[in-house]
Amino acid sequence: MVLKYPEARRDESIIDDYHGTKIPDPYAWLEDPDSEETKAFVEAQNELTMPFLEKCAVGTKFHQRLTELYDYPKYSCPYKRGNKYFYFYNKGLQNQDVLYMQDSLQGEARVFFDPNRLSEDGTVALKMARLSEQCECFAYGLSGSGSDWVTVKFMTVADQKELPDTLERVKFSCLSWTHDDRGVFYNCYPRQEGKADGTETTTNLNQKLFYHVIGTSQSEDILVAEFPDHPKWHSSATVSDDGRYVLLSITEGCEPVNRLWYCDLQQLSGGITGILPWVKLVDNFEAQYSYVTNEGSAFTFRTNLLAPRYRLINIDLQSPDPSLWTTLIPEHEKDVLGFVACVNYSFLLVNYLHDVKDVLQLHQLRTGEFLRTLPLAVGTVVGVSSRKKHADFFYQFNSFTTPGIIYHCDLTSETPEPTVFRQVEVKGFDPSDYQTVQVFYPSRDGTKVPMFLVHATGITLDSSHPVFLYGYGGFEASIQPYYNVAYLLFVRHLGGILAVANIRGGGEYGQTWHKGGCLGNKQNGFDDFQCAAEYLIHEKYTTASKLAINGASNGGLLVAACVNQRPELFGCAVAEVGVMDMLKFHKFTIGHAWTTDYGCSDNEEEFHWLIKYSPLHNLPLSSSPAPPYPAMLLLTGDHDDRVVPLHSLKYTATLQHCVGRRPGQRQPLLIRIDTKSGHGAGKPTAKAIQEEAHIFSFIAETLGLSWRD
Ligand code: X98
Repeated sequence: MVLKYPEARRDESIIDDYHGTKIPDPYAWLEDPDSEETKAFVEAQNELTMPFLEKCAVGTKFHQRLTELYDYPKYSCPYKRGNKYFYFYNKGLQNQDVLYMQDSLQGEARVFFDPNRLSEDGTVALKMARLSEQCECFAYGLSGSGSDWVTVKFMTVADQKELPDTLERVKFSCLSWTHDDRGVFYNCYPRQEGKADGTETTTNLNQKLFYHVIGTSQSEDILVAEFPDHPKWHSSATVSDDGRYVLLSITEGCEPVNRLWYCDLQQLSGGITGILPWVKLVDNFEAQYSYVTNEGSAFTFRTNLLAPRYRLINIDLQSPDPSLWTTLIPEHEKDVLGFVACVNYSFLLVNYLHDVKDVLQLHQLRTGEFLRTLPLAVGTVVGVSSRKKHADFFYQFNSFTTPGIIYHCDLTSETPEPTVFRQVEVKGFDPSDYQTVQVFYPSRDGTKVPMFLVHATGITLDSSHPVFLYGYGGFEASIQPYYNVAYLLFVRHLGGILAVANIRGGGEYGQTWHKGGCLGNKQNGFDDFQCAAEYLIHEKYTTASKLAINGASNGGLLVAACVNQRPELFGCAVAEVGVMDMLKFHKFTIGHAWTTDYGCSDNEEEFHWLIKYSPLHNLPLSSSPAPPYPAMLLLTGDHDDRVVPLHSLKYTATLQHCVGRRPGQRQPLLIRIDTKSGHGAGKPTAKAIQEEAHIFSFIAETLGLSWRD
């Protein structure tokens, strides 16, 4: 198959100078999303890609079966506010989850807020939902077309009446009620020139923290914190469990470190009227401190201070000197201390990550003493709802083959054992048809890397199976088992094996694992991913020509970098919403926050790290004798303001120019640019199903797989 790719003008006059090294940027014109030339490029690419995707042999069947199997009820953990319970529910194929309210756990559930009513096509999503402490008022954030921009609105709880209050220009924001239900803390950016609808690429700087009083207009909002000398700082306010303190966490990028300031609201004589008198408990970026709970001035925080796998510490605000801080739960020798919640006043619900599987424990709040482990199968706790003042809590379990079990644990009952509150069954799906195993394979430097494999029960390893290998490898994010219908269809109807490699750069073993795969060590994550592919081939799961790789965002970068480094190792590569221009990413929207993982081309040493693997800058010359590239599908959305589409557009133009014209290149190199679509959060179900069907039918088509009933 030889495709004729759209012509894209190369502007050979654009050459940037990085510390004396000249780097051409011939498609820099694609950085303007509004130019006629960029729009024509996008249209021409979609005109090539969409018919290709629509004609893939298994497309209709995959879409139909995916729709059938996705049509199962989805619930969140219920949570109590005032004397009501709330939970999210999706009856199956609704574009957005609906928020329900009930008087008791057994009572009749009424629709409280239905985002599906806000748009025909489901592209308006509920991004934030916060009921006030006394449950008088509901604050909620809406975003359109997948953008990170949020509009915050308010509704009374009793009669569900919409209030006129509207907060605009909100992004990367907290939304925290003061316990008097008077108003909320939230963040917003200053007004900027031009549009701010998610299609712009303007950098996000100078975020501020405001307090909005219900019943007033946004123009009257009280500025409570700003950092004019530090335009990259972002802040987030948390109101303590007892309502007395506001804790301010300040970050400068995506590194898990923060300054920690607080304000004692009780000591404000005239209430919140201006910049708060912040007390700077921690005023450096040496470690992360996350609020757990407090008893008066005695606070408990989760921290990575001198603890790469995290620990709990107590700090008394009366004796703030670090030499007086004490350890409540020490760092574990191997496992990572994850989220921690205080329940029934005196207990801590503690989560650990043990070899990428979740463990839940109860500890004593006063002493930190371990009490017991809560029963949990091999998988992930995807949701918890608990409050310090409530004696019961809920948690939701998920695995590659378990769509959702919600447990309820009441600490005041005679037998405080968790019971199954809800268990979802998917019709037409039998978990016993699938087997999940975890292997530990060696990477290039000998490091053992965990990897989950999901395949049909009792398969023979004869190198015949197609594999879908997924990775992320960044920002200390751990890729834990999760339920994905499309993956199961790949296993069941395309005879495939799912592989999820927990490569370095992630948080699977805490900060050490993260640091081992970021900044100057970023190549370790790429090596880990390539070694996963080699392991799967060597152990006779598959062959290179039947191996598809996939990743999104930082994982899109991973996929594209690995294809450049080892094109012969993969049969197909699907890179979603990826960061492809490592020399310029910091210039657009929130890109500057990622220099904590990547470094920045403004710095000479860091430029040399980045130029070695930047996907855009490491494509082969069209005249080079390099092997053909695997089939490639790039995906992006016109409202992706997290990783702006220009990354994928410039990469595709270069890929098609350098690789697409070579005589030996038979596999397609395509990009799908969705409209009214963003980085992923809030995507309506119909769009998600269509996208998954396109991805898997592209994989089936290019790897030569056929549908098995
Ligand atoms: C981000 O860029 C996270 C973006 N982001 C947030 C929130 N706060 C931020 C504060 C400072 C900087 C970035 C922030 O989402 C936030 C606040 C409140 C509620 C919700 C969010 N991330 C990286 C990303 O998207 C990795 C994961 C988070 N990348 C895209 C990295 C490379 C590609």
